Amino acid sequence: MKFSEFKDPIYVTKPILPNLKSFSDALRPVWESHSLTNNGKSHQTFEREIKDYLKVPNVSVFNNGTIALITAIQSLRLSGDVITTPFTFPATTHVLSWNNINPIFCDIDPVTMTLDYSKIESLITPKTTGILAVHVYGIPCYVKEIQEVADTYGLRVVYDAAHAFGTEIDEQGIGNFGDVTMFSFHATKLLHTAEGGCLTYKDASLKSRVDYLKNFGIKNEEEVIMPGINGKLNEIQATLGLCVLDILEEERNLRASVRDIYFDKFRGIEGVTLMPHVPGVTKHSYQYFPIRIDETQFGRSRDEVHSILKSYNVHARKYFYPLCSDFPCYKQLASAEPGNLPVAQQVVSEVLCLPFYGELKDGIAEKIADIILSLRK
Ligand code: T4K
Repeated sequence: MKFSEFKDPIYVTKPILPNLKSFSDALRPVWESHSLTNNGKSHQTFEREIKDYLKVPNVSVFNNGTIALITAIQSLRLSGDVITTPFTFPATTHVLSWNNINPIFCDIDPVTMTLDYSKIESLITPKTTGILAVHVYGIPCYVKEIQEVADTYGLRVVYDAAHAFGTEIDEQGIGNFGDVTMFSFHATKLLHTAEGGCLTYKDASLKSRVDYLKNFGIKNEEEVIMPGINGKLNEIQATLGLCVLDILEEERNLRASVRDIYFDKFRGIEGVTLMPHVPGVTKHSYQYFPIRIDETQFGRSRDEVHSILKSYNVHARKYFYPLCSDFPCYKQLASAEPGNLPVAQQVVSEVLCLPFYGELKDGIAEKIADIILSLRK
């Protein structure tokens, strides 16, 4: 081997953590109050701070992104068919199933890898009630075009922004588009609460419905007004979120440097496609760093690169392989037929998410890129 193996494993991401003393100091009031969950003080402060950070009018925080997305679909009363992307984490499609909705898979755009808005219209039937699109890797969907289709056909739009915390278009927070947007605060996300998530929405009247839904539908001691779920974020995790928010900008700056290192190394390399620059994006989420490897031009397949990197103790990820439309629970659907999803099928065989977090700035990202470049044939 031309390069030495990394002593410690290098994963696709590494959660940032506040120093333990500052976290324990921040927890002191929680301990003293004995108020551990159910819309406590930290929960309320966290919700306010998220609202400011994301530049959105309404936020409800949750115990994870998946429950938040299930609740988003419930809050809009979607039913029947919902048009969605097959190129995403399983949760996106599963939340439709959990709401007894049929996912209708639509192909993706070859450049942004998000839902191809020009193909949505042909999939709309009288059963269609909404569109569930994903800002995959934090790359914004074609929000204007998707909204135009939705408005024409009277459909609701839900965005899965699990990867897009902080993304802005023309300085507007990405959570302002569509009817409801979900963000994930899982440990693997830039802003995290170990597990957690939130919904954002323009319609202030949705706030009380969403907040009832995430608390069993309880209105008061005497009344339960809808079939809710337990989607509440507890005080310990909300406090962690507040501490992570304090150190977030530092990590964003470091990730910007790692991104520059990768861009400098791979720019102009035949067979490697980098994240697209989407016009109008004024702030990035810095969540993932996917590259696409074209086997004919690069001389190695994505799978070969993925497994050779492992031999160096570098654990890049094939997010999001396999396509949701190829899961046994969905592949019998007519829209899941591979011939209907040629771009998604191609992209899913090429993508590789490289390790991407601030600590890689000092020499590590460079070495990972050099290992990959040395594999070219
Ligand atoms: N929609 C989309 C588009 C999503 O990507 C996701 C979640 C959701 C919805 C659902 O949101 P949540 O309900 O999760 O809030 C991870 C995450 O578990 C998942 O949240 C995330 N997407 C997905 C893209 O990545 P895995 O199965 O890849 O996780 P895992 O355990 O293999 O972790 C990846 C690497 O991260 C590890 O190799 C090491 C590192 N890691 C992981 C954890 C959990 C750490 O360093 N520390 C940790 O605590 O799904």
